[in-house]
Amino acid sequence: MTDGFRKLIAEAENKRLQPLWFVTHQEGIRNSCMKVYPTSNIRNIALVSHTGAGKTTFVERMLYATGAITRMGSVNSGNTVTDFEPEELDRQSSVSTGIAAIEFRDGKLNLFDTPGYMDFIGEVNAALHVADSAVVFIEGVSGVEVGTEIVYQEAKRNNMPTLLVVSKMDRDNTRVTRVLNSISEHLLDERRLIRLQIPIGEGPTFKGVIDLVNEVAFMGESGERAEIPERFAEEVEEARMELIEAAAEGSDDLMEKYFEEDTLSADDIIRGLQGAMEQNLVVPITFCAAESGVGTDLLARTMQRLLPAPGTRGGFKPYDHTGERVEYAISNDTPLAAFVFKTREDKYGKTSYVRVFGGVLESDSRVWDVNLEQEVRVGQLGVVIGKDLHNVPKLNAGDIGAVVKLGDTATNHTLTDRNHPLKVIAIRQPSPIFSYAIHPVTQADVGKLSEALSRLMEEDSTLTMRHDMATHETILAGMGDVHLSMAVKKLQSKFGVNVETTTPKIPYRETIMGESSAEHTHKKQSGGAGQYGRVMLRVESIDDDDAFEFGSEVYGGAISGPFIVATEKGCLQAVEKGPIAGYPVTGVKAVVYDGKMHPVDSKEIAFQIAGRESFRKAMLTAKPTLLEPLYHVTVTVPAENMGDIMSDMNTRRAAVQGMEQIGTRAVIKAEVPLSEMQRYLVDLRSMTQGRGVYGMEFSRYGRVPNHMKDKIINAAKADA
Ligand SMILES: Nc1nc2c(ncn2[C@@H]2O[C@H](COP(=O)(O)OP(=O)(O)OP(=O)(O)O)[C@@H](O)[C@H]2O)c(=O)[nH]1
Ligand SMILES: [Mg+2]
Repeated sequence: MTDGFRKLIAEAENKRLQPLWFVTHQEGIRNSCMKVYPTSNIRNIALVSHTGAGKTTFVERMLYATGAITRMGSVNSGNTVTDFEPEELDRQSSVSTGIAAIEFRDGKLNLFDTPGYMDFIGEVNAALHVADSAVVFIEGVSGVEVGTEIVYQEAKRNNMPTLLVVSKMDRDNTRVTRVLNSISEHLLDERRLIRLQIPIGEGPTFKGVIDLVNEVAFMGESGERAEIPERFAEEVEEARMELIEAAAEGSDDLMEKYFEEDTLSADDIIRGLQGAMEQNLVVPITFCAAESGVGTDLLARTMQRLLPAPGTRGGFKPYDHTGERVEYAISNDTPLAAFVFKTREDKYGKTSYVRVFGGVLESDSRVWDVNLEQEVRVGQLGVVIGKDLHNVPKLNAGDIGAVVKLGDTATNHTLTDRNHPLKVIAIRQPSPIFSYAIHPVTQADVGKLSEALSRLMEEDSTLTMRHDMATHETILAGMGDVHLSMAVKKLQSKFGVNVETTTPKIPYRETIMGESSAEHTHKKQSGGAGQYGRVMLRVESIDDDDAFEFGSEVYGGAISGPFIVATEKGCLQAVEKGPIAGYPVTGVKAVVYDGKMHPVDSKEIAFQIAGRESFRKAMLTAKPTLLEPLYHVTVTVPAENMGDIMSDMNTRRAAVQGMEQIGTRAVIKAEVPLSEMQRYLVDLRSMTQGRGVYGMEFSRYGRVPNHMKDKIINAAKADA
């Protein structure tokens, strides 16, 4: 390499500006090829937390400590490996999961650096879907926050062995006792929280960590081994006892051994903890400060030694070709099942991120996309470090990697063997809780919008788009205002599509509470071909959920068959745009019972019009009313906010269906009109200082109270 070239690389490295090909197609630069690791030496670990707990910094520290990068970046300077999206640099916080394959000792840690901000929970769900364990970061000063609880419970729901890390231990005002109290208070469930380490110092005096398993201290940035300081002897003794007891619970033979020998060896402690973590009995606690590097080496060792390799957990069951869930071992010898958990588009093309569950995924091979039922070509496989891919010839069972330009394959697809097709279950994502109506600015924007939106949705499965038939608006929905504003910004920056956003109109519906009849005669018989049709029709209320029914009680041929069909067509026009405020009609049955034809002038169009008008007239006299969408809402807040939330719910016309206190959290369930929920995200955050979260799902349509009807009708008329 020439000096000039070296300088160029160094500059690019510092700025991390190199495009994909710079690393993947230039031999000899950094470790542009990476070793292939056997399944047993791989750990897939989702790093999760409330926002700002130090996950991205930890990954950066590990890359630096293992020599993958020569200078440690920082989130605030916008030059870390795993925060590289423009939005992440803007916010100085992760918005998508960055992946880093870290070669550590004789193995590889595939770390998923997830975003902690709740709008991006979809990224966390995807990481938990494909990782084998979770490490929950808890900030040394703030302790457990609402985001911590959510991801902690989410990991449990995924049955994941979980490790806690008290992070940013070097920060001023860090108090270990306070953090541990907040952990035992807020993360209280049937799992036993157990100290695996003891920190030496706290805040600016944080200097090292005592490993209770091996009874040794790891000091400073380098993690140099040292004797345990004398003053910790008693505390170590006591904590070690607790740890050994917890480990013994992991298996019967260890319990026996413990009773006989009154202690356990380091290997036995690890084995016991692994068993206990797998059964969700124990969650160990560790400590580190990634920025200064104290405790990080020990944490990485702990991850490698204690957390499970792919396939050691068992119980993974994909679907086979008949749709049955089948037992399946995660091993190179089982049929291929490689799952796409993330898709990202940049100017170099589409990158699909895969987790190989079983089998071996080879570079330059052909595989079967079971979701598309199509063969797809896999080109050069890469191991992921931030936005770079490092070539590998293959990915063994359990490994994580990526491939560029994978045809039509999308997130949630499984790449498999055509002769042994397997399908991995899709990532479970919550329903959207926040929406914008979007309006393209120019005609050119109209043309490009739907393609751009579908590309955005390919990358982000918590983003949804639909056209609302009732309000004629295009609705973009997602997990929060930040999430949606970011999507709108991306429309502009990535696809050049400009849109304006408004609060969506409520998709009201119209219905009747009574029964009524009306008739209408459509007559045009002055000059030229005439039109004549007379319809007598009754409307009745049916179950609100049923859209519209039509029947005929015409006897003796007063209206012939084809004109009855035309009458129904007319009614359907009126159903689309109801007579009260122009919203779709639901829960109405129309029965045509009489009418009149003209031997010459009766035409289909005449009966359509007569049908439409008689339907409208009948509806207006059958106690018409408006319906509004109601949503099931589940709000989770700190218990001390419960009173405020309940009285706020009352102002939102909510029907509260239940309250429950779980630990220090209150969970409130209610059915609430959508019109009262449109700003809830913002209001809830301000009522709870950002500590409250909620989910919502469509429940049903309910009657709009009388006193609100006129306002809605007038607004609709003004709009029209
Ligand atoms: N004092 C101190 N500050 C730290 C440490 N680790 C991270 N920070 C700072 O804490 C802030 C948040 O760190 P991040 O690494 O971005 O945290 P994160 O968990 O990735 O945050 P999200 O991506 O928002 O979920 C940054 O300003 C870091 O510089 C640490 O060990 N000590
Ligand atoms: Mg981050």
